[in-house]
Amino acid sequence: MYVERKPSLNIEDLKAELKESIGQFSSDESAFDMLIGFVALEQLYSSALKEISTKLDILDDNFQQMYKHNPIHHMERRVKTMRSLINKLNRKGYDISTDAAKAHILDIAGIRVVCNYIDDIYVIESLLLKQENVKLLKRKDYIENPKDNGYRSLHIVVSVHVFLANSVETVPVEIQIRTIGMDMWASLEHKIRYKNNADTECYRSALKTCAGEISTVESKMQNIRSEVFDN
Ligand code: 0O2
Repeated sequence: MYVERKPSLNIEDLKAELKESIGQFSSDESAFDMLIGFVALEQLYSSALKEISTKLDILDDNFQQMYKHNPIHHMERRVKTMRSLINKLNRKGYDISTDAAKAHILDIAGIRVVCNYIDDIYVIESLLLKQENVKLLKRKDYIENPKDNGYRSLHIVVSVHVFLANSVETVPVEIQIRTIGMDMWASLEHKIRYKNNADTECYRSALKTCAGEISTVESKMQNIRSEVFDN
C-alpha cells in the first residue's frame, strides 16, 4: 500500500549534498549544525508520517468493512531531502538552519494519497479532520480551482502529535489527495517540467487538454459509480 521514498542518511551522500550547498552557509560550524540537525529532523518528521499513514490506513480498512469500498488506492510518503530543504529555505529567503526549517517549511513531511474516485478525496479529508489530534493548518483545493497548467489535487497541511521519550512534538505534514487520473497527469507533467528545455514548452497546451479530459472521464465514472452503488 505504501511507496516510501526515504532521504539518504548515508554519511557520504549527506556530505556530498552539503558540499553542493556549502556556499549558502555562513560558516563550517553552521553547515555542521545543519547536518546534525537534519538527522534528528528526519526521524521526527518520519514519525509524524507514520502517525498520519496509520490513521489513513485505519480509515481505509474501516470504510471497506462498512461500505465494501476502499477509498484509497495507494499512498506514497517522503521526508524532503536535505538538498531540497536547503534549496527551499534559500528560495524563500530564510536562514539555512533546521530551526528555520521547522518554523517555516510545512512540507518537510509529505504524504500523497491516491484515491479511486473524486468523492473519495473529500471523504478521506473529512474523516481525517474529524480526529481530535489532527489540526488543519492550511488548505488549497486545486480540484475546485485547478492551476493554470491544469494541475488538480487537494492539498492540506495538518499538524499531528508525536510522542517521544521525553517530550511531545507537534509536527506539520502536507497531504496531497488526488485520484489515480490526477496522479498520472501530475507525474508526467512533473517529469516533462524537470527536463526543463524549450522543446517541452509545446506540450503545455496538450497537457492542459488532457487534464480537462481526465476530469470529464472521472466525473462520468463517479456518476456511474454513485448511481449503481449509492442508491
Ligand atoms: P515535491 O518534491 O513534490 O515536494 P511552497 O510549498 O511553499 O512552494 P505551496 O503553496 O505549499 O508552496 O505549494 P503548493 O502549491 O501547495 O504545491 C506544492 C507541491 O504540490 C509541489 O511540491 C508538487 O508536489 C505539487 N504541485 C503543485 N503544483 C504542481 C504542478 O503544477 N504540477 C505538478 N506536477 N505538481 C505540482 P514541490 O515542492 O514541487 O516538490
